[in-house]
Amino acid sequence: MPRHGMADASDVLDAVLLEVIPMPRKPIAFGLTALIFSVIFFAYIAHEFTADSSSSPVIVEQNTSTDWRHYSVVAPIDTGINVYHDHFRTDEIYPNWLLEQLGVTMTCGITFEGSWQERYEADRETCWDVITTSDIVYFYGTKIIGTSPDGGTNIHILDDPEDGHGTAVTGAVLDANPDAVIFFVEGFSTEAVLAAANQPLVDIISTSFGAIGSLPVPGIETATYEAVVVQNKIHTGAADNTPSPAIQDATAGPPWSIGISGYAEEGDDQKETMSGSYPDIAADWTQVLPNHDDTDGYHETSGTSFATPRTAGILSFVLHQLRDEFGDWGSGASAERGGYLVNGATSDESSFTMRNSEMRHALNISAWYPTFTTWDPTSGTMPISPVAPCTQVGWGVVNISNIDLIIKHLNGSEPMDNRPSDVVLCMDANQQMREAYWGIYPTTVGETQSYVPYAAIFRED
Ligand SMILES: [Ca+2]
Ligand SMILES: [Ca+2]
Repeated sequence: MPRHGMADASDVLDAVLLEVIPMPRKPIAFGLTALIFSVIFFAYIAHEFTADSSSSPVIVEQNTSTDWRHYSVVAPIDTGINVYHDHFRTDEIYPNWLLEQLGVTMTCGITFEGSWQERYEADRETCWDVITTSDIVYFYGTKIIGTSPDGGTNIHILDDPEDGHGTAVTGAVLDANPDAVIFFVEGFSTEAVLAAANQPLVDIISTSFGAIGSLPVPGIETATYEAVVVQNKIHTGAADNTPSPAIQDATAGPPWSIGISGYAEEGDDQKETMSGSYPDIAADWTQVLPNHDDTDGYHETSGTSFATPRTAGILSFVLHQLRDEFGDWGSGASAERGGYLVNGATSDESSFTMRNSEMRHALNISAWYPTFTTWDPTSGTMPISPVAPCTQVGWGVVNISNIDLIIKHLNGSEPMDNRPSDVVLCMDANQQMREAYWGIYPTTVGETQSYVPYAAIFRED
């Protein structure tokens, strides 16, 4: 595009005046017209300067196709997301119908050249500085749709320089299922969780924050109840990073939530001592995940915060595969889908359906106990006890190897056996305690919430 100097622009303005607008007769009308055109003129000049200062404006293409691939939607609720990181890039363009059904209000054609800081600065005017708390934003060229309903952050949706947690969390989801559609919510409130719970297309909500030390105080349980019990979705919630039992924990403890602890996957496979006891399952505690303040760096980090979204990704992968196998082109579990997470048909045209409770059961029986003989006493882990291991890691550990077991069980090709009766009894007692404790819930939203010391559940090594 050629640059325009002042003289050129004046010529254009003259030409417009002469060719399009008949000269008004009254001087006052002429003055008004001149004023209007000055405004247009300066807007034009301003636009030219803006265009010149941005390095390479991104051309945002639309995907108007009504077809797409099978998919699954995961909603991490966290600090923010580094949409500039290579980890979240894709050549795919989300189809318009998907964006519309997820309530997208704006698309940001973000910059993919330069340092993180250069990209952020280049996109401030067209993206970051105009996003409001009511926007749902599609970041073109990435797998991310994001929203920031709570506000109270310097930069909406983006992981601010002092944060970083949400970027790693979302990285863990995509490591387990690279094809997941991410509906990212920035925030730590009941409202933030509801922003995902109320999206019909969202399948799985993953939260990695809660009261420090699993204090028995109200948290996000009213919102996760809505997501799971009312909207038929799945909620994965991080147990605390202390050995305190997960039962009374508002993030991991409610009977409708899948509470997740950590084990040393790729290490000695034992229980991470500093992660919640008696959860539903345990998953990978230490992972290498994307940085929030550069465009291609990674760091090793540990916590239930990352074991939890990894599990959400594993379940998302299963959903995607079952939808593919049974010709289900949708997502979520809305009333139009009969409340089913998978609503399809078998090859002989009989219907195939799966509920959130069926998926949770398959996850539970796919879990397993690593042998304590691999315990490395110098590793900082706790050996998985041959007696009542359920009080340490619940149903057991879950990793990528569980995916095949879960799919074959759910599609009926190779049903798993039920777990030994001592495990079932132990976890039945767990569920009963949770139902007794949380039976009084949900409490009124907002009650005492401002006093609760929330913290992201993670630990940097
Ligand atoms: Ca932010
Ligand atoms: Ca690991």
